[in-house]
Amino acid sequence: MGITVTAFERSPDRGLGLARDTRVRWALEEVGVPFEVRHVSFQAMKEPAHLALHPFGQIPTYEEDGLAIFETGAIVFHIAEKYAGLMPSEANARTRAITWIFAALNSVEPPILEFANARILERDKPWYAERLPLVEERVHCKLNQLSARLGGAEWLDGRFSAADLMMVSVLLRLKPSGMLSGFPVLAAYVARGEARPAYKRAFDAQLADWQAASQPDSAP
Ligand code: GTB
Repeated sequence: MGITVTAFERSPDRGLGLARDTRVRWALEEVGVPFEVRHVSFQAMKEPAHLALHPFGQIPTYEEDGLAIFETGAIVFHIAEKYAGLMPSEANARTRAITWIFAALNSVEPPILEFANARILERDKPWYAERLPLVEERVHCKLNQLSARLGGAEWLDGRFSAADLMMVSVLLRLKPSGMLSGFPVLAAYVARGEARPAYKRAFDAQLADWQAASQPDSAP
């Protein structure tokens, strides 16, 4: 039995690749393992069959040979552990890569999500204009620190690894805001990630899915 990943039937980002199935597709493209994508509607995500795979009724999920997991951190880590290409073999380098995966998800992604959600969900609130600079400042702080650490390096710790895949994926969420242009080191880092053939394949596939789902005769 092969690998199956779930993704939005019709992603709200209109094919920008911002939904989290993109990072899982990217990881699988990097290691060169074939997989299938099962598309789920927002309604189906909240029904028992999907809740059995994902307790919070979200995408992506990952199924492989009797294993069913959720959370992109766990999924990408599993892929990097099982297949060659995304994790350094030297013990300390491996632990540092895992550290950066956690850093991407626990330190960098939360303020970025807060910022993205504020821009999408809070625009009409009377306190939006007052709150946004505070939220923005928290993102700037993390980006300045990350930028200082990356400096002139190509990747976070030597060769490209699952750590970079996760960090670039997290930073990509800032694209619609244009904020990355104020951080040239990070903008170049993200561009290097996007230029990887595996990322392009993952991006193009999710875009093709969105375009297919948006054809007039596929409307519900
Ligand atoms: N921590 C989990 C993980 O990393 O796997 C978070 C999973 C998650 O947030 N899934 C989202 C989801 O299923 C999709 S990725 N949401 C539906 C729901 O909760 O009902 C988040 C996302 C959604 C949409 C856009 N967009 O349109 O720009 C970007 C990112």
